[in-house]
Amino acid sequence: MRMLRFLTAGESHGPELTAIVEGLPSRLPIRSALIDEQLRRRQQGHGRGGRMRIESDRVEITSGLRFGLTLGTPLTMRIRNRDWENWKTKMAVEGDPPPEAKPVTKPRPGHADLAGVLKYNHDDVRNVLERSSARNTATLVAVGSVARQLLAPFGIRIFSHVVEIGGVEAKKFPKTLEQIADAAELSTVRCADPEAAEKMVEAIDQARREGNTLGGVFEVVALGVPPGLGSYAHPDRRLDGRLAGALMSIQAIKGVEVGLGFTAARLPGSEVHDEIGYDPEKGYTRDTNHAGGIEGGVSNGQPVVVRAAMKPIPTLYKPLRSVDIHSKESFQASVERSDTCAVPAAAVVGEAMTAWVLALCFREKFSGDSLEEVKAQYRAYMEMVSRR
Ligand code: EPS
Repeated sequence: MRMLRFLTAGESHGPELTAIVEGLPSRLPIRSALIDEQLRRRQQGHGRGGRMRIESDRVEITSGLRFGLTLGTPLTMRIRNRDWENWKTKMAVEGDPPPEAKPVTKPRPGHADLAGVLKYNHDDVRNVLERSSARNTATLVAVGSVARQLLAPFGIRIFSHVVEIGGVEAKKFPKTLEQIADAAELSTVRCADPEAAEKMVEAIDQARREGNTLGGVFEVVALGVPPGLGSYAHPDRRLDGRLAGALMSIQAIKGVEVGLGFTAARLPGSEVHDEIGYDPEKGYTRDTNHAGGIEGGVSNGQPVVVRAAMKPIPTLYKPLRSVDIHSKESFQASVERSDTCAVPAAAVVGEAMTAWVLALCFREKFSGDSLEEVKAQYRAYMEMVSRR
């Protein structure tokens, strides 16, 4: 059984979103204010639509915590949907559908709408879109924030930055990873290259005017990851495979790269692999990090670097052609209120999923029941590594 696991639930316009995290050690400090801070970051970004003006996500922890410390029992988090006030009748949990709950019948190309209707035998696309909505990423960010709070006492820090939106690429980056993190945090599109950021904003505004949407690419970096997370011993234990799976589980993510990623496929080995050095003070050293901190499915002590590609959001204000699921007549797809670009928000969700997978692998390696036990295991291991 997995050492650490989570479940989420909730419809986009239902009363609330819920997440349960199980497998945390006891006596770990968890602060809801830190979760709220991550939820706030996810709501930012140029290109978001009207819904973000309604929501102001806050977490309520309802189990697993006493006086700010985990009990070692399941941690439950609730995030209320403020928009529920406007949807109470159309999304009622019980009773007959009221006349105003008109079924959505024109599936949007690129959305889960049609596949979901076929799979679950629904007559109303709303029964699909409510759960497939990226609204659920709020719970992923809450879960990821708990993972970050587990990793923080061990010096592991995770940040992200957007490297491409709508074909506009970031090219000039600040020198250090810390500076990239700070610059991204100040940018409305989470991009550390101010010149590219300006062009990204223009591209988003242009797309909005045209009733279109834009995708892009973001990078997530984890600093302070110890060597030895994940394993080559079995395919399902590989850190890179698990990161790719977790990132691909975020709505609209269509591709993941680790380190050089696809670029490595186009270069000879001599230009790809990171040469190994040794410094009596620092231990093993590398001048490059093309591997993105993972070799053989195992973290190697370098920063973990992953990138994810997000497709454009399927809800277009100038809709594409679709077919009514009842009449089978050709129509334009339904227009649901939506965002023009959510790549900056997806980057924050990417951080959360990266934090989660690292926490999962961390718990497999350091499995103690209390934080003190985990710390003792971590110290003993790091001491052993430093002697090698
Ligand atoms: C989404 C559609 C929009 C987005 C939503 C994701 O919601 P609504 O249909 O209520 O306007 O705002 O994202 C969020 C609510 C969120 O919290 O990120 C979709 O169809 O995926």
